[in-house]
Amino acid sequence: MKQVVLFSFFFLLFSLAAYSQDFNQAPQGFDLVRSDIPHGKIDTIVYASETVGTNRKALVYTPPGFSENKKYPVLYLLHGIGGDEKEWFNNGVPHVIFDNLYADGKLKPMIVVLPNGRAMEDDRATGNIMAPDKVQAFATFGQDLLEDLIPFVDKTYPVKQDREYRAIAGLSMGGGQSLNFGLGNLDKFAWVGGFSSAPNTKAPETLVPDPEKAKQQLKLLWISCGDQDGLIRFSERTSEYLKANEVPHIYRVIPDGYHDFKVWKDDLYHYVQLLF
Ligand code: FER
Repeated sequence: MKQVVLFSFFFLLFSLAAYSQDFNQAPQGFDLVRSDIPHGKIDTIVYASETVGTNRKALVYTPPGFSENKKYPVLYLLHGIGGDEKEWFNNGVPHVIFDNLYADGKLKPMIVVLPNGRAMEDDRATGNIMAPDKVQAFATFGQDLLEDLIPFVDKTYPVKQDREYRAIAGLSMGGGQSLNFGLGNLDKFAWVGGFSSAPNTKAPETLVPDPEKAKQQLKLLWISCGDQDGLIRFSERTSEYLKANEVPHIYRVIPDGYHDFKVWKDDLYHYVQLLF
C-alpha cells in the first residue's frame, strides 16, 4: 500500500513537471529593467498622413548600438481598442524586453515602430472607444500604414525595405489588424503575428483566400490567445482553417491566459526571437 501511495505521488509530480514544461513561458525577470546592460532608445515621430489629413504620432524603438550606417528590419507593433501609440510602451515595456533579449544575444537587431492604429482626426482612446467611427478607424489604419507610415519610416530610418525584412504583430484589435493587413499584403509583410485577436479579424477565407500563396510567402505566422479569453474563437477558427489548408503557422494557446498584458508580453518575448 505504501508503495502504491509513493508511486502515485511521484507519478503526479512527474506529470505536473511534464505539463508545466509543455508550455514555454518567458523566464522570470524578462520584463524587468537591468541597469548593467546597454539600452535602446525611444523616440516620438510625427508623420503627415494623407489618409487622415493630419500629422500623426508613433513611437520608435531603436536597438542598443543603433547606427545610421547599418540597415535594419522593422517590426510594426500594434495596440488594442483601449490604447494608442503609448499602450505597449506603458503596459508591455517592449523596450525593456528587447534590451534584455539583446543583452542575452537572443535577438536580431531591428527597429520597432509603435503606431497609433486608430486612424482618425481625434485618435485618442477617449469617450466611447467602441463607437462605430472609432472602430472603423482601426480598419482605415490599413491605408495609413501602407501609404503614409511605412513610406515615412522607410525614408527616415536606415531600414531594409523588402518584405522579408518587415514584420507586423499586435494585441487584440491590433492582432486583428496585423492578421488583416499582414495576410492581406503579403508583398509587404513576411512575418505576421496576432495576439488575442479581436472580432475585427476577417473571416479565414477572406483573410487567406489563396493558401498556396500564403504558404510560399510567409516566413512566420503566429496566432495566439489565452485559454480563458472570451475572444479565443477568432484565433481558433483562423488556426483551424490554416491547418485544413496546410498553411504552416504557430498556434499558441496560453494556459490560464486572460485578455491582458501578462499574455501579450509573453507572446512578444517569444514572437520577436523568431523574426528575421
Ligand atoms: C469586441 C470585443 C473586443 C470588439 C473589439 C474588442 C470591435 C477589442 C478588444 C481589445 O482591443 O482589447 O466586440 O469589437
